[in-house]
Amino acid sequence: MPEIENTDTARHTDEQEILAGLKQPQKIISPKFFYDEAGSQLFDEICQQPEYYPTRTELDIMHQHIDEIAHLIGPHASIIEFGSGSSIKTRLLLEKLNALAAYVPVDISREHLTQTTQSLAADFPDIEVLPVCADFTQPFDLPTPKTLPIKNIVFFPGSTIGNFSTEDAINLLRVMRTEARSDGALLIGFDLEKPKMIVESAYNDAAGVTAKFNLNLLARLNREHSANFELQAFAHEAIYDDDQKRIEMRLISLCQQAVHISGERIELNAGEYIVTEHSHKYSLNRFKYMARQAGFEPRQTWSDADNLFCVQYLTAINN
Ligand code: AVJ
Repeated sequence: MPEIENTDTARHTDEQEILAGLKQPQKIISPKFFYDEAGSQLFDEICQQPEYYPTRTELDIMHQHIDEIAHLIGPHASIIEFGSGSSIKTRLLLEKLNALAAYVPVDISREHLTQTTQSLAADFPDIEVLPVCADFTQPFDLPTPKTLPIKNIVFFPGSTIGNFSTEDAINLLRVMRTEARSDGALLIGFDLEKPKMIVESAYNDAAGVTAKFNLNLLARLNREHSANFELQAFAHEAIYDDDQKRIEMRLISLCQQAVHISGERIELNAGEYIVTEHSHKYSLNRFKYMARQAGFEPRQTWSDADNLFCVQYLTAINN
């Protein structure tokens, strides 16, 4: 695995990206910066909140249909997970799939990969685990397993696709199509359109865990990028945009203030906010449109009784 994480270069690149976002007329910080150790832990806590339906609903759907999923995938497949799968969903797949050729977690964080690889290799001694340290928004080379896979299955659970704009989501689906090759498939989880009330509660849980998660981003910038954000001077907000069908998470400045980050000064007016995340909710039609643009055709769609969340199996289109 190439050295990417924790180098001074990586830190510098992150800082440049964060600064560039804070200098835009609409200040923005990418949600990928949420996930330091504290942030990952807070996210796990979000998933336990009664209002946050996605994680538990997706897992229920997968449990309920795992035999059909295993049948569609078939034997001797290679599973390529975008993001290193520390989740119960990954374990469920690895347990139920027949004669897996390999499991390939792809993640930019070397630390996450190492953890995943060690714990999965220990629990699944018969599965070859081949970690790839890469930014999965760009095409990357796949390792060659000892057993030749019959097909490549890209696995992208968690509705992480929803963090991307439509254009970026299609580009990411294209990378997945490349890795799936001509006879491969995609198993993906995405969140469905639903009434504003339900979505907004999910991102404004009563226990305030999502607020902590959002504010941890600023704490992280203070810790790792010598910024001096006053956490008490910001508030969490999450609003559902019914036209764009997406949650927008914000950190609102509660007063006029100036912040320093990597030697630069950023000013915020009272009420001005930093956008920290978009989480898109899709209709089946809109998702099909994006998938087709990227060369995938939906083959099977599973949902829960309340149509909150969707797990879909799509195969590569060749033309
Ligand atoms: C991990 C991107 C799927 O969009 O619901 C949860 C992240 N943010 N609560 C989502 C998140 C606030 C989550 N994803």
